[in-house]
Order: sequence, then structure tokens, then C-alpha cells
Amino acid sequence: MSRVFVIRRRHFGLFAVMAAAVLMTVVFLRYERMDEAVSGTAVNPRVIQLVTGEFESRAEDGRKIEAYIWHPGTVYVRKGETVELQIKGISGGNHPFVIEGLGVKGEVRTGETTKVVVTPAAAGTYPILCLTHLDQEQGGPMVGYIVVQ
Ligand SMILES: [Cu+2]
Repeated sequence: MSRVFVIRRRHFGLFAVMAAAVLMTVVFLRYERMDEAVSGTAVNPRVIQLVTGEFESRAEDGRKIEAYIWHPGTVYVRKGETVELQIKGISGGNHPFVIEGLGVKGEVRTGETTKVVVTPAAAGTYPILCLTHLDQEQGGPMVGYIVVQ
């Protein structure tokens, strides 16, 4: 028994959109599984790499303006998961920091990688605050977020 599937020309666009959606779903699910394989048992604790970055420009009056960032600015962690943050200092000198709500302190220095291990027990959003660049006057706020789900 064989059946032939015929797509009419006027339905081809719809078919193409549905096929693309199915393909994207398959790719997304495979990616999620790869991510779980890496974060689950294969690597423990899971390593999350960040860097310090800097935006620099000139205002219309010629004044130098700058801001400092953690990149990526937001990382996602599962409740109870142990992760190691490896933060490499690229720009902006030294960045003493605290992670509010997790009782973590540290400092990132240019050219060095600071490692911090955390196991957030509760869901929530935990700010990573640089104590040197707290507000716009100081080139901040240099804040990132650990989102625990
Ligand atoms: Cu900083």
C-alpha cells in the first residue's frame, strides 16, 4: 500500500513554515539534551565562564565616558546545582565583588581568572555586584545576575 502526499502550490508556504518549525524544534531539543549531558553528570560542578568587559566612548563635549560589565550579564542555574563561575578579568582593572544572597565575595584582576563555587539552595535572582563600579558615576552599575530556577 503506498500513498502519495501531494502539496498544492497554494499550501506550499504553509508547509514550508511548518517544516521549518518542526526542524527548529528538533534542533532545540537536541541542543537541550546536549546541554543536560554537559551539566548533569559529565561535568560536576558545571563550569560557567564569564569575563569582565568595558564600553568606552566620547561624549559630544569630548569627555571620555565608560561603563563596565560582566559578560554574560545573566547566567542560569538550577536550584541545588553546584556551579563553578570562572571569571576572567579582561577590562577595567580590578573588580572586587559580592554575590548578594549567596554570601560570596571575591575579586577579579586583569589577566587572571577568579573561580567561585556556589550551590544556590533557593530559587531567585542573585546579583553579582562589583564594589568599585556601583553606579554610573563610577562606570557602572557593573551588575550581573545568577538566575536560579
Ligand atoms: Cu568593576
